Amino acid sequence: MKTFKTLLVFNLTLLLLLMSACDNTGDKSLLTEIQLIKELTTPKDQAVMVYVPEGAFLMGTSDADMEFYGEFFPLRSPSRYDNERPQREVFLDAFYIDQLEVTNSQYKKFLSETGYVPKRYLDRPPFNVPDLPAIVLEWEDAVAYAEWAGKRLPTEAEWEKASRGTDGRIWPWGSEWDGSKLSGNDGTGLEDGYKETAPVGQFPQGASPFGALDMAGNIWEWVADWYEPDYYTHAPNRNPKGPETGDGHVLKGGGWAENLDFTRCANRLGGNPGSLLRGFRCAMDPPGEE
Ligand SMILES: [Ca+2]
Ligand SMILES: [Ca+2]
Repeated sequence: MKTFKTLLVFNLTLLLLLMSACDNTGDKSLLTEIQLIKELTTPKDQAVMVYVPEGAFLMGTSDADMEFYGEFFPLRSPSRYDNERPQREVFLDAFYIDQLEVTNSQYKKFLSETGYVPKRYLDRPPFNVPDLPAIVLEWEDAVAYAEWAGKRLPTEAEWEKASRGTDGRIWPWGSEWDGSKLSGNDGTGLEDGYKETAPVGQFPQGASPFGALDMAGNIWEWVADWYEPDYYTHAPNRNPKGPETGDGHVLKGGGWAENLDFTRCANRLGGNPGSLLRGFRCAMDPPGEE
């Protein structure tokens, strides 16, 4: 049913685009627009995925960003951002990424269909409500779900492009902080309405340029890459996949319990931080491609 609805919305949008194309839009820009809104639903987990077209984007933290951070986060040492530097222009092939974080209802469907025994899945109140993001503390337990769903974890570069688009913005919605656009930590839970995790997809006003939600906040997200603090100083600029090994795997996006510095798209954390709650979303190559 959800697939049908998605297709219907897609076809309607396509129709509107075709109608407007009759006025003055050339074929080429029409194609680009269609690619930007393309989405699909994967059958196993009924997850909507948004399309991120191939091309370059700005990854990491620039000198100008550092000046902004100095004013915005005056108590932070500049060296705290070393692992996000230098900023690079990175080219990625096209991919799909889940619009939302994987939920408990999806994760439990995976468990019941496969009999998989997760190492550390936090199946307890208040975090195990069906529409809340699944809290998956071990990277391997996220990978196992992705394989079941016919998908994979996004690379760190894919995750960051999906969250901030191509222009190097600081948060998914832009470069100005706005606590009403994410499930974040304002100390009280009053501004965003949730004291802990929020049901996925509650903040469409904080959508990324490609339509992914909750990329900032709600729950930290595992990506495929191993973590190495100085990886950006020698990483390839085309489809980087992370170092061969490292200190745990990279976590992105911050969560409901963290401050606004950690919810920046460029922020990266490794080292398997023991107490930190985390989940994930999946990515996929475009169907029919390798
Ligand atoms: Ca909150
Ligand atoms: Ca998130």
